Amino acid sequence: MKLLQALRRGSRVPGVAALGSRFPEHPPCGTGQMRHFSKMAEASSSAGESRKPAVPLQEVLPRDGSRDDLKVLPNDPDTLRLRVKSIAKITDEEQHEFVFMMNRYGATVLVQEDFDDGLPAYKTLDRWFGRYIHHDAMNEFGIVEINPAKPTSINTANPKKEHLPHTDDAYTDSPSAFLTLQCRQSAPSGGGESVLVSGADLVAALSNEELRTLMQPGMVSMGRRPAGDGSWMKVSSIPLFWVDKDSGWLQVRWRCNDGCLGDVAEEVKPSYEQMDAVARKEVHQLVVPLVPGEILVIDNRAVAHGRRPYESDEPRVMWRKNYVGNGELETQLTSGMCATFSSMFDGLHSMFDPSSWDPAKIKL
Ligand SMILES: O=C(O)CCC(=O)C(=O)O
Ligand SMILES: [Fe+2]
Repeated sequence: MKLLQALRRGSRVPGVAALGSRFPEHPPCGTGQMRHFSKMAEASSSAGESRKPAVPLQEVLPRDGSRDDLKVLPNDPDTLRLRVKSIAKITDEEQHEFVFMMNRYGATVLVQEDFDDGLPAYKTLDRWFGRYIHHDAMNEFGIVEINPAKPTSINTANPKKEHLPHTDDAYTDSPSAFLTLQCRQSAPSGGGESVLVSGADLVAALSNEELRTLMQPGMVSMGRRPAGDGSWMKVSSIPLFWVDKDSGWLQVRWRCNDGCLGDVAEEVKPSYEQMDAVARKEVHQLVVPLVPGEILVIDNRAVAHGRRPYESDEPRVMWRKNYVGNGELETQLTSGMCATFSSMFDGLHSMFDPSSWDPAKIKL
């Protein structure tokens, strides 16, 4: 009976959790290797359960391009580069190409001909993405400077340590839809490259049962810890995955276990750990070197980002500005990993709506 109740709640049963850790990892481009959840299905049928067997989401999120509504990063970082004459004076054709790339990969690197003082580009970015997200360390332009000389968080304070993959504002109840990272100074002797991980790879590490559980609030809490005193300034416990009620697209919020991870509920620990392992593995990471003036634009609800280590005595400066996504491109860009209209998401829904979220409703 306990087993039935556990399965109904979508939690892992001991035998199933143990199986999860033996499944082979799949490479980013999928070579046909599939995790098999048949044992999981057996676990539920042998208990006399009539519910459908758990579906490995790797089977329904193929990386082979057969689902054109699935955002997947390419294998070559240059594929993300969009070369334009001027970001501030972007042409309609270039904008069209940008929209195509964002909807396909979930990230783009804007490369312009001349290096300037960095501010003109925000004319275009502000117009495209609308309202920017307030940050306690932003300047008068809404830009947060990432610079180890004046660190903003425990993670940006230590160049020698990689900044593990995460989505921004994971400590808030309404994470930004788009984030922009402008390289102003790259580490002179290399390192410090940006690292991207497709959210689809995180989801592919789960079964639909696990996804269902992670769509509940209160499963994983994540905080903001400023560099100064490392205190827990803000904490959010919204779901790791939810479906946007307007677009029907699956959204992700993520942090590897990087010092800003709070509580992980017992019943999702194996699922969280599987995803954490995926996010840390090089085979799932796209390393994107940026040179000064280049701007990495990321769909913050489809793709996680981080940074490789670099020498601590070297200067490296990035400007970050994050947006709500209510600008001119609102109707052309859909944030999130994929549409959830297909039958593979049958029975999966989210109770989460950022606009009506009341943390007091859940007890951690
Ligand atoms: O240093 C970087 O390139 C990334 C920093 C970052 O992701 C952040 O501050 O949220
Ligand atoms: Fe970040």
